[in-house]
Amino acid sequence: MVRMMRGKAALVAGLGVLALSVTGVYGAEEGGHKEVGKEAMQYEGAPVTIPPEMVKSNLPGAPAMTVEEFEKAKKIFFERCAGCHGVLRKGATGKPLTPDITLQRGTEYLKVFINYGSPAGMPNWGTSGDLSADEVDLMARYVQHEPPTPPEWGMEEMKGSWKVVVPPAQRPTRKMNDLDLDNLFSVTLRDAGQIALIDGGTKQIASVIKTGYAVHISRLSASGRYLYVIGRDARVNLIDLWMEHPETVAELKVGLEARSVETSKFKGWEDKYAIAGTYWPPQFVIMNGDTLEPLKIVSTRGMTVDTQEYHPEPRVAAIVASHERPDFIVNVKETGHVLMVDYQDIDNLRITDIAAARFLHDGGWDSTLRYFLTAANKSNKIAVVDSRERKLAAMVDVGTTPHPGRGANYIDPEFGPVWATSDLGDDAISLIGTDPVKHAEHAWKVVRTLKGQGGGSLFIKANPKSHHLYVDTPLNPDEKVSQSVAVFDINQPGNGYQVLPIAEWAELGDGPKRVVQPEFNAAGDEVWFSVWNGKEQESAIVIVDDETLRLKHVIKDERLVTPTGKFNVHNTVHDVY
Ligand code: DHE
Repeated sequence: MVRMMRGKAALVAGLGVLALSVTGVYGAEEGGHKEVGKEAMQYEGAPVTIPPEMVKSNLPGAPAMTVEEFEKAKKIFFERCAGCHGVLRKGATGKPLTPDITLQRGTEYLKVFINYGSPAGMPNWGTSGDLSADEVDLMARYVQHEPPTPPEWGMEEMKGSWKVVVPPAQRPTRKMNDLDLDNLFSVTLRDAGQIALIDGGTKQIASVIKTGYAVHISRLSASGRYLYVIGRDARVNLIDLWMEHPETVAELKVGLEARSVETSKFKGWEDKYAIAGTYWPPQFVIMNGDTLEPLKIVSTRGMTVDTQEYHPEPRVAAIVASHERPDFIVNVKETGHVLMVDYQDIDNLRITDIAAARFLHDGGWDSTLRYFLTAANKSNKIAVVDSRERKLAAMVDVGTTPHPGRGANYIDPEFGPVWATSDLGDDAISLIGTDPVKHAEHAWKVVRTLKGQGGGSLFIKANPKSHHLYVDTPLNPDEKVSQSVAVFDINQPGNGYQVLPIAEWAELGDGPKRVVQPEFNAAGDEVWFSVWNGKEQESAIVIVDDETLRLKHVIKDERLVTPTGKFNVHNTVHDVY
């Protein structure tokens, strides 16, 4: 009997893990364990600790990581770091983080960097509380491993994600609501993955619509009827503003990570096509304007403009639609090429490839809508593209890491029409002459440099009806500066700037309260600012009277979670800035 029990006990011990897991899966206690007995189970069936599966690496010195840790770090990297460093970590706005570099730095050095950030623009992920101490350690180890390559996303995947919620034939044939569409604002609610449609007149939220993850920008069709919204997860939402209650009528996932979307604006092609550019995979796709059906995917992988080396991840940054020709103008970030994509014949696509400089980011039109001025931020230059001639008109040296958004157009009292950019890396605002006909001597030169509040500027705004230039500084490390904006009188450029304490006017509680992205209303007499607070904190939109520079209104609403970009329909359709 004793001998028998021993044999059975040994067998049960050997099968302990299996028995437990079978129980878990199938709920088989009755039959399976009855004979073993409760005591024997407690003794012999004690859980066995299986060592976690480790990441296998061929890199000598790569720190140990479990597969589970690696997966967690991969997700954090994708959500927080890839935007600046690139999925393959070859560097762009942020430094390259490939193992040949990171292994030399080592875990402790990297931890300090991730924890405290750097004056060059790396956020202080640890001390800001965005990452815990364990997560900082995790990320320091993760970046010493080879970056995993995410999957591709071709036509099959796109078609698989494509949804037409309301087919064009079932949509209204005229506007069915009483919204003043011309003065409607689409507001990015970044961390909610939503946009708010806000009536510019009443300042009321007309609706909140679910969109992609960490939603980024909105653009409009040439008629102003359709709103296109893109999330960082590369989901495009097409919203019909004519519906009684504007809603998503079609949806498409164009890749795994994206930032830009635009629509065809050339005469005769209004509302016909849309285009979206992706960070991963590095490509752009042309879609049907009213259904988002993907029609043509074009890879942007290729050679860098200067050293002419192959780059596996040239991401698509800003895209604008030409008013001069049936072209989309596509900024390819890492290789420094501006592609002018003629959409007249999608099957025989003609692309004019303009050599600009690295790394192309954002930009906008001059006031005549002929010249596209775009920042090559690592080269501290603005590339000027002549959309009529389809060629580079000039490369202009500006301050450190220019970041214009779409820039600002106005008439300088001395130099005539200018387009302006502010910088991430210094306090300069560079004014570039844009009139090669009547002010040829100033064209494509920095004619004036204004001194702003400081670096960390992202967006700058002017309007043909206003005599003010607004400059934000949301990424400046000094709270006083990041929570206010500078306003220049364009007729008195020597007089410096006035500071508007926008965040203070919002009267919010704690939080970073970064003041970001000025946007005018359709009439050009109000400027809207987002006071961008933490996800769990109260945010607001502050509206300033442009003439008096006094506070006009504050929009507060529990649905306004992390508002950032604001896109006025009139200004976005007509490229007014
Ligand atoms: Fe943006 C525009 C990329 C972080 C708010 N942003 C753009 C464009 C690009 C871009 C390529 C131009 C699109 C176009 O015109 O077609 N942005 C990136 C990044 O790669 C970056 C640096 C890091 C990331 O991981 O995404 C980044 N952007 C931000 C923010 O943190 C901002 C301030 C807040 C937010 O909502 O995420 C932000 N980006 C904006 C806004 C615009 C924009 C508001 C449109 C400005 C406009 O006036 O059109």
